[in-house]
Amino acid sequence: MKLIYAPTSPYVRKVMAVALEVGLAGRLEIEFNPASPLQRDPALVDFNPLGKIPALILDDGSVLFDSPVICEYLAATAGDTTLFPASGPARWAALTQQALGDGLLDAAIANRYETVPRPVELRWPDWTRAQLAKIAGALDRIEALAPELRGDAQPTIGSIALACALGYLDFRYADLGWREGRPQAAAWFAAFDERPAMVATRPREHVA
Ligand SMILES: N[C@@H](CCC(=O)N[C@@H](CS)C(=O)NCC(=O)O)C(=O)O
Repeated sequence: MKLIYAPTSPYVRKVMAVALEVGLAGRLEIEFNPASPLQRDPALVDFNPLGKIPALILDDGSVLFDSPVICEYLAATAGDTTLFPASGPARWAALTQQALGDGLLDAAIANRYETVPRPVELRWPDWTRAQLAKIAGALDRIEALAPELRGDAQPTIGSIALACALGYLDFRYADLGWREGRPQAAAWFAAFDERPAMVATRPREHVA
């Protein structure tokens, strides 16, 4: 299997962390692609017409995207039954937590695209304010969920997604101070982030 990847992408990190948790990381060949939101790269869009990473190319040539699909595929392939609980309230809780983490990231990345590649004269402060408000709302929800997360005996796709989202804020939004006023989330993240799968996937700039 080949994963189209960048070490800066928090969605890729989620996939890599799941692969490590379920013991499939060694089966992943990785191919770097920066996935520019502006330049369509045939090497990527031939596989994912949306031009986004991660994309997973299976050995039979079929392609899976996006990160929730790839994560569930890896867990199912490994026969893991804990990251994606099979049914009942535990399943819906884990999937909703994943949506919360991914949604926080969607806002963080939308705002990064607004502030980093976009020419200064074209930037729209209301857009940034709106994305930062989504991030703050998601963080407050994570703070409320933290006691439940601490009580989970096993990681799920939900806790992995939330931890990857918080790790991305540390990487790209260090000035945000997301821990302020959110001691429970900060304490949960400090412990979860020491899992070997999280340590091995810390975000970093790509070095050619
Ligand atoms: N919902 C997607 C989001 C993936 C995504 O937005 N990835 C970013 C990199 S962090 C990307 O490929 N951006 C390029 C673009 O938006 O065109 C997933 O979970 O995989």
